[in-house]
This record gives sequence, structure tokens and C-alpha cells, in this order.
Amino acid sequence: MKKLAFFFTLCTLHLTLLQAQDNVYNLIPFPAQFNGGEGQFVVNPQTKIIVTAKDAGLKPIAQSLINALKTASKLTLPIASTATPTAKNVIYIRQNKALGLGSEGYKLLVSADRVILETATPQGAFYGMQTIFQLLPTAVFSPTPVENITWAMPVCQIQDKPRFVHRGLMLDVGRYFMPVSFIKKYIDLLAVHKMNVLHWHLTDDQGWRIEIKKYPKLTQIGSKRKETLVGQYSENYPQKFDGKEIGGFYTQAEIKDIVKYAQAKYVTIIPEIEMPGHASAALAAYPELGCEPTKKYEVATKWGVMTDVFCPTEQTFTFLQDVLTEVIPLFPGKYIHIGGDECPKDAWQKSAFCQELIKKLNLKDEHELQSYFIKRIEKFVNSKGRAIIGWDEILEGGVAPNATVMSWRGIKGGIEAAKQKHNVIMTPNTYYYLDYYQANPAKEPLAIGGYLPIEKVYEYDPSAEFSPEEQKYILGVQGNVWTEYMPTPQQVEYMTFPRATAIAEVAWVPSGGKNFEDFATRLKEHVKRMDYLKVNYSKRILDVKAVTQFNNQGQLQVRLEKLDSDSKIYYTLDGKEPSTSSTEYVMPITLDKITTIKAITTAGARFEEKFFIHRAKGKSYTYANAPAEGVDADRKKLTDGQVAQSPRNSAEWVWMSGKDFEITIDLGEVKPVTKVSANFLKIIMSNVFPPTSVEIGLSRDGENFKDAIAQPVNYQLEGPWQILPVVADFKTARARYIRVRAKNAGKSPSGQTITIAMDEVVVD
Ligand code: TNX
Repeated sequence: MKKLAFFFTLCTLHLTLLQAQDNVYNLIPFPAQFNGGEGQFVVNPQTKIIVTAKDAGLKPIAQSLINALKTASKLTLPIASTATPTAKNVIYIRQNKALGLGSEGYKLLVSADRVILETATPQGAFYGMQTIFQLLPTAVFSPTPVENITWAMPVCQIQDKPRFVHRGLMLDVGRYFMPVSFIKKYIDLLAVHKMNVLHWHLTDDQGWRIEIKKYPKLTQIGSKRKETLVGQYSENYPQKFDGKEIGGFYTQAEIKDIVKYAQAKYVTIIPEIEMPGHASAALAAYPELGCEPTKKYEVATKWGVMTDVFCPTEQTFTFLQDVLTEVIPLFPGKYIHIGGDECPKDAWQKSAFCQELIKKLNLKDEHELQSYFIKRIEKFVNSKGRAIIGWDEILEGGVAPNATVMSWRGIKGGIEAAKQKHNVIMTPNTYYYLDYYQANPAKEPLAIGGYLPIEKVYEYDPSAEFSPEEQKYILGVQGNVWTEYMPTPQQVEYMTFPRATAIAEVAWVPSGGKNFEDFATRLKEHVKRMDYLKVNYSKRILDVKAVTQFNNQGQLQVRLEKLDSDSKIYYTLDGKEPSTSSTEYVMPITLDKITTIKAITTAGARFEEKFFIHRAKGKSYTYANAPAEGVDADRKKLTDGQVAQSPRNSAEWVWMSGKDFEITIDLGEVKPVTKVSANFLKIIMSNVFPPTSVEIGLSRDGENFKDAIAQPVNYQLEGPWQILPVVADFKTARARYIRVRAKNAGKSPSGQTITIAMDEVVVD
């Protein structure tokens, strides 16, 4: 919530706050230059929109306001074509070529008498209009009339333009086809956020989704897979498939329609045709394009990196050039994305043809062969007046001369490309992979992995670690939405928003102009716009999160945190449902026994979590065999009071590969011990096996362990992954040291090294 006084001195800020009627500006992305004011411009039945004859090109922008107000307020504003400088109660939209805010910038003045939107181009006017929508009451986004609203805009002065020219989202329709209506909705949402690129990932191992007239089998065969893996790669043993055919593709007519739709919203669509890897679907249709033409290629039914890739034969180049010859005219933008990522070289290594070619072209290895491949395609695309974009792997073996690089494996590819004076688009998986979890994986719908909460997405600075010279090559940023685990548009919306809203702000506001707390407060109003637009965004923005810590007396304290600063938290510790008459949360809660904290917030969120207080909590322990470096680096995970609830939170577990898992906990003094338990994982597909047996022993001196209880761990090999508890009941023993020894079974039935995963040793 940027307030009237945001840029004033502290003293003025104080005075204005006292007036209690501050204007509130919930603008996202927040404008580059902004001054608030007092009072408001009220839209009423007499309000006119002015667009003069010379600016007729801006009429569609004016019309969008008329339409929205007509729908939400039943007001029908007329467009007038003559303007007098002193006219009141008008919204005047006009072109000003000398504005100096670039082709996407605009200037907006809202006073009590009139609103003036000035821009050099219709695109700038479009963005100015998005700001007008956000200044109006949120109900202007309503698809049905809303009563009892004053349709007013708070007074302000704005001069705005984006930081980056590329502000995008990538949508993967290769893994799951998404209907045309949804692609249009996605474009609408990009535009609402002043984003201007849809990178459309149209082909992958699991589906080819664009009609190519010369090669009908691409869609007849390549757009359909016979079934899909159930759950994650390792979730079931053996892996399970759903037996349901998945298909779908876009005809060229549909694509033209979508491109036209996007143009009206100033969204450029960059098509991606993957090569030389991620080609299983194409090879299923045309096996002669692979290095083993007699192989039975199939449209892939599971996820991951496949070894079925295009063979760099003349036949393949002819095919790809024919495909591009049909693709290029459909998409009027400058760029064609040719993929280039994750191309295993196995098939090329085994192929006599490839090895010959490497020799003939005097290449060093298969990486240089890939580089030759991409350079040849680039030449072709350039000859059609277009430029290529490729994933950062195209740097390996030498980057094609005019290529733009998309840095996805972190930021190093981007920096490397900029050093070589190539343009870059930053889409690092470390910040912008919207297929990663955005909240606790144990409570979220299945996702690919990782953990990227919105605050981390927001925090990313695209120019970090680039030198000032290298920064000039950054075209912009983009969130990537890979859909392996997003079979429906609803799930895509859930994963994309509101994290993409954070990306939109990073892409737009000047360097150094962001503030997460302020953003989070504005976002609370912004999601109401999303409600009107029927977007299934993640409500995690409202969530309460618990962070545990120990005070200096060694007591466990729970801190309740939330992203927005102006809602309040009320909680109970006795299991009762909380209400606004429960205790208000003001400081960390100290716990001395196993407790369930239940909380609500005035923003409508609910929270519930059980905290395990046990005798070993916060106590130190030692390993007989240290786990791999970086795993449990602080030696805290096994006694931190947080009991991992799901194998998906891999960071909560301690993994020990190829060895017995043995720890000794020191309670600090001899204490009564009645029960000791620990959890182990079974993930057969990943060679994570429970121990063959677990021995839990007690000692007073750390040397002589008595009363050891050894237990076999029983489980079934087949079935889904599992958490297996082991409990040793000591009734009335006393001890200072507790030793847990879990025996590694050695080799799996298929001869692989076994990993043991354990979490929280709970001592009662
Ligand atoms: C890597 S990012 C891929 C995609 C996957 C994604 C999953 C990139 C260029 N390739 O094929 O869908 O990881 O996060």
C-alpha cells in the first residue's frame, strides 16, 4: 500500500498519517516515478473520455475503459473528439511523441478536475490504462455490475516506464496441452501485469503441439502419448502409469487467432521448437530423423531428460527448416526459440554417422557438433529476418554468432553470454522456476521439487553479479512454467500467481526500487483483482508460517510470521478453535510440552501445527560416519523439533549413502528416558531403503551402552514411498547418552548403493 506521503519527509509523513484519509495506491508493478496527492477524481454519468481525431489509434485503449466501466458500474462514458484545455470531468488520452519515456512509457495526471494520460505510443497508453484500472476501485475488474461504489481515482502524478524490454512468462504446453481459451486468459494476465512476452514452449518429448502442414504425423502421432507417469518419478515402485491418453495441438488457424489476440494486448509470442534434444515426440512421428532409424521411438510417458534426440543429418536439417518455414510466418515477433537444452550426447557418441561428421567438420567433440547444429539453424532463421534464442547450453561448444541466451541453470550462463557480448534473458531456476514449491511441500499439491516462496522470487535482482558493462546485455526476465505436474489450467494458475506478479514488479521497477513488505501489502488488494478475473492463485500470501528458535534458557520458541504487515494473528494452545477473542500474537510463544498451535489472521488465513517438545530437542549429537558435506552441516536437523512430514521436503531429512547411520545424542545430564523413536524413508526408485534393523541404546557415560533395543524394520518393496517409524520403549530407564544405530542393507536387489534417510530422534 503505497501511501500519499511515500516520498515525503518523515515529518510530513507523520502529519499526513494523522489525517486518516490517506489515498492508498495499490499499484502493481509500482510506477517508476510517483507522487501522491489529496482528493480524488470521481467518474460519474457526465464524465467524458476525450480522444481527438489525430489520436484515433488510441481509441481501442479508451474503449477498454468504457467497456470495463459499463460492465462493472453500468456507467456508459461517451468518447468526445474535441478537447479544450480547461475542460473538467474528462479523461483525456493523447499522444505526445516528445514525452521522453520510450515506447512503453506514459505520463498520468489525476486531479480532482480531470485525468490526463499522455504517451508516445498506443502501447504506452495501454500500460497507462492498466494503471488507471488499478487506481479505480478494484471492482472495475468485476465481470458483473457492483452496486454502491464511488468510481473514483485518487489524485496522483505518475511518470512511468519499464526497466526491461523483455518481461515474460514461459508456458510449457508440451507436457500438457492447454486449451485456446486458457492461452488467451494467460495473455490477459500477462497484460494486466504490464508483461509483454509469452514464450510458448510448443514441442517436447511428451507432445508436439503445433500443426505443421508438410509433416502431418507430427500432430497425428507426436501430439499423443498413451499414458502418463503417476506421481513423481520415484514415488511408486514399480512406477505406475495412468493408462489415459493425453493429446492436443493447435491448428495454424488457432495460432493466428491467438497471435492476433496477443497483439491487441501488446504481448509478443515467442514460439519454441525444441532441438536437438527433447525430440521424442517428433521422432515417434518421423523415426528417420533419429540416429537409430529402426528404433521404435515413442512419445514419452514420463518426465526427465531423454536420450532420443535429432540426428544432425541433412534429412533432419531439411525437416527442421521446413518446420521453421511454416512456424516463422505465424509469429510476427523478432525471435524464434530453438531450445538447445538438455541434449544428451549418447546417441551421437554411438552413431557412426555423427562420428564421421565430427571428423569431417574438424570438430573437437559432440558439444561442438551441437554448436554446429545450432549455428546452422541460426543461419537459416537469420536468413528469414529473425533471430534465435536458446537455453544456456547453447554456450557449450561455442555460441551461435547472433543468438540471445536464456540463462536457466542459475545466473552463470547469463553472465558468460554477456561477457561474450550476447543478449541475455534471465530465467534462473534458483529464483524463477514457477514449477517449484511455493510453500511447505507436505501441504501443497504435487510439484516438481525445490522451494521458491514468493519473497525469494521478489528478492531476485536480475543484474546482480553482472558488471556495469555486462548489464547492458540483459534484455529482461521471465518466469518459467514447466507443466510436468500441472495437468490443468487451474494448477498452472495456482503455480504462476501470485509469484508472476512479483516477477512483473521486478521486471518493471527501476533497479533498487523494490520493497517486499510494501509489495506484499499492495498484493493483498491485487489478489482481489485476481478474484474478479477468476484466477486460481495461491493463497499462500496470506499464510502464517512458524519459525522455531531456542531462547538463552534453551526453551523452544515459536515465531509466527506472515507476509503482510497489517493483519493480526490470534492463537490458541489448548486445541480450541481460535477467534478474534483468543490471544493476540505479539511475540514468540515459548513452549514446554508437545503443543498444537492453532491460529487465524484477520486476513482470513488459518494455521495449525504440532510442535514436538522432547528431551533431545536442541541437544547436540555426533555421527559415527559423517554424512556427505552440506547434509546436516549445522548438526541440528535430527533434534530440531520439526518432524518431517513428507519425503518431498528433502532438506528436512539426513541422507547417508552406502554406510550405516549411527548417531549419539548427548542430553547434557542423566535424565529419565522412557521412549525413543526415529523415522526412516522408503523410496525404492531412488535406492533409499529403510535400515535392516535399528538398535537404540542408552548410556550414562557415553561408553557403556546398555538396555539396547534392536528392532527389524519391516516393509514391502512394492508400493508408494513411505515414512517408517521405529520406536524403542524403555519404560523407566535413565541415561545421558542415546545411541541410534541403523544398519545399511548394503546393495539394493538391483545392485545399487543404498541410502538411508532419517529424521528427528524424539526422546520422551
Ligand atoms: C529443465 S529448463 C528443463 C525442462 C524441465 C524443467 C523442470 C530447461 C531448459 N529444461 O525440460 O521441464 O527443467 O523444472
